[in-house]
Amino acid sequence: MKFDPSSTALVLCGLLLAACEVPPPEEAEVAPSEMPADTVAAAAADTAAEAAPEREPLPADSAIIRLDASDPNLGVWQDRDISGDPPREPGPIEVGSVLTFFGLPIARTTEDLVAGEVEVAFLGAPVDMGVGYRGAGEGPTALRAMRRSVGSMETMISWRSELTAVDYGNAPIDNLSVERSMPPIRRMVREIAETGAIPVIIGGDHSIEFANVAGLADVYGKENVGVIHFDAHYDAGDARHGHLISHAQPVRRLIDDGHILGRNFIQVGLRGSWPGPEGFEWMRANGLRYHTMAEIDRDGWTNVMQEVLDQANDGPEYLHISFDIDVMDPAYTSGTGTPVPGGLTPREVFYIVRGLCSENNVVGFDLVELNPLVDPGYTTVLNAKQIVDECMTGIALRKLGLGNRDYLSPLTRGDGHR
Ligand SMILES: [Mn+2]
Repeated sequence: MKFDPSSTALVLCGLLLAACEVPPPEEAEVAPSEMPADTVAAAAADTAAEAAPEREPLPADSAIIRLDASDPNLGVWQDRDISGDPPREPGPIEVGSVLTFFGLPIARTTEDLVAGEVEVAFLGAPVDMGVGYRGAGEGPTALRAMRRSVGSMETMISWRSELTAVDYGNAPIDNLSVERSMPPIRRMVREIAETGAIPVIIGGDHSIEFANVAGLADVYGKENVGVIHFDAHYDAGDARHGHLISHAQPVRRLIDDGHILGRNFIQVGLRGSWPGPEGFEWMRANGLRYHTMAEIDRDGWTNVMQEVLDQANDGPEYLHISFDIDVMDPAYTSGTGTPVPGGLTPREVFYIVRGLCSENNVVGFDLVELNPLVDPGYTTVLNAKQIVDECMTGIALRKLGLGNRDYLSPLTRGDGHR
């Protein structure tokens, strides 16, 4: 480990790698006032100044994984190498029977997205270092291998006909480091969003929510994006064993780093033994809205769901949905790393996801924690595919001017003769 004490920015970026772009060595001599505004340190200082509750500073030696920020190999995971691609006109590329998400054409560059006027770009983020139980990294491959049919008789909408969508490939993650995998995912989400397309990120474990939402905030502005977080877990854990990011921590990082406001964060489906009182107190102190399974059991899913749909409309202009497959009951989603009994059913989640995506300006969606290695019978991947499909149907409904949580095709309703 070599740290130059005169290079504050470099040291901070080294300590807090997951949240900031590391400058190349020749640009490392940056005065603190010229540091990127979105470093953890800067954001934490802003947050503290603006009202958020006091947080104990992290012990320098025990709470942070140190990396050598001057290591020239650090950026090797940040770029996809397309130098071997043959010369061609930019635009989506049809690939026939090669497996892609929903059989979509592929795109390799932002020029492809722009030339094709792409509206939705699927991105695989095969990270599974952020969960103790490996296998979620196979999620994108499993989803690409699913049958390609889209839409359903509820709406009679085939979103693939209504939306221009592509498979943008996988982010170049470092499968030895969850920290090092955040910047390339964030950068690819950002570059998709910069073209105006909606990134749909298929995980991967839930650590990627940090990169996804931070990437959207880079484009739409800090605190301008709201998040609906479907999950059995609140995923706002504090630093653990020296790690600031894992599948249990993205929410705290997003709020502590100032990417989103707590009140624009809505949790749905929490249950089980985690968190304890301090986790709920943290959520209350930061203004998060949450709906536990206990509340759903008491008030009924229909009532809570309508409240969530209304709360989503009462927020910032832009919405991201982060869907952890473990919000559903393990009866339907055994293929996940941290299942918790007593969750939602497919019937419950399909309706709300379609409704949210049809009524809101959804600028991002992620589906995480699908682990096909422990998914006998393909139950989990089948439900995961349907959840993504319902959101795409919702986005298509909105584009067609039919955005409404209760929209059904006239042909589908039992009163179809009237
Ligand atoms: Mn989660």
